[in-house]
Amino acid sequence: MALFPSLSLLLLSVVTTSYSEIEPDENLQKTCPVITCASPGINGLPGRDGRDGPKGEKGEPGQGLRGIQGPPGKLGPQGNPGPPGLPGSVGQKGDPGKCPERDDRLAALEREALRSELERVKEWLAFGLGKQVGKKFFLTNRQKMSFDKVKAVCTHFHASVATPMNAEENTAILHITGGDAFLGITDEEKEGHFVDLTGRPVAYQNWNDNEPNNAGSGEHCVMIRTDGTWNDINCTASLLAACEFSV
Ligand code: MMA
Ligand code: CA
Repeated sequence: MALFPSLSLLLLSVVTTSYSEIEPDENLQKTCPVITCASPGINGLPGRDGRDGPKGEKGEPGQGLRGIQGPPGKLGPQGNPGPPGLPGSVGQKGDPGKCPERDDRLAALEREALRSELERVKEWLAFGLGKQVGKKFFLTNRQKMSFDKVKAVCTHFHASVATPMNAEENTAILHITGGDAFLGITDEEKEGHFVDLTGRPVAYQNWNDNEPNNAGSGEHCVMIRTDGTWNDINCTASLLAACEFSV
């Protein structure tokens, strides 16, 4: 009776040692005689499941059909800034800065240059064509026309019909025309009342003898004769055009 408990204990120790680390040989030699001398015991219960083995190697890719493409992945991180761009094209020229003193100085220089140049041009004209007396400059285009046309020609050049205010101006007009030119004097408004084209009565007069005679009751214009004296004449007569320009 006392044999069984010790035998069960021995068997149990054999079973448990077979599941634990391998014992050294001397231990086996101690227990072996006991097992060989006893009658065989019944089989023990199966042991507990062993621990998981080491992870196996990666298997070959499967042979199944390829799945549909998955959705796009998440947005990646922002990249590094790129290199600087090429230089832009040159801009338009800016407005000139304001400088009143400089503008005034330039304006004065320009005025003086223009005045000087104009003076020289007038000298050329006087030398070749015209005649200056005081602040008046007389010119003729050497064409003959009615009084109305002479007025239109002179007005076109911002001038007036030549009108002598004194003997010197009368001589100047005679000089440039040689006579037979209209003067800017009429009595169209009132017979015998001679006025200039601004309506002022003429103070200086240089009538030929027996003039003005209003011959045929139709002479309301005035001409300078080849000797420099004046004669009243019909305004539709054709005479030289002479203008006076203010200097
Ligand atoms: C004469 C004389 C003038 C008059 C003209 C018209 C030649 O001069 O009578 O007074 O104006 O004729 O042609
Ligand atoms: Ca006359």
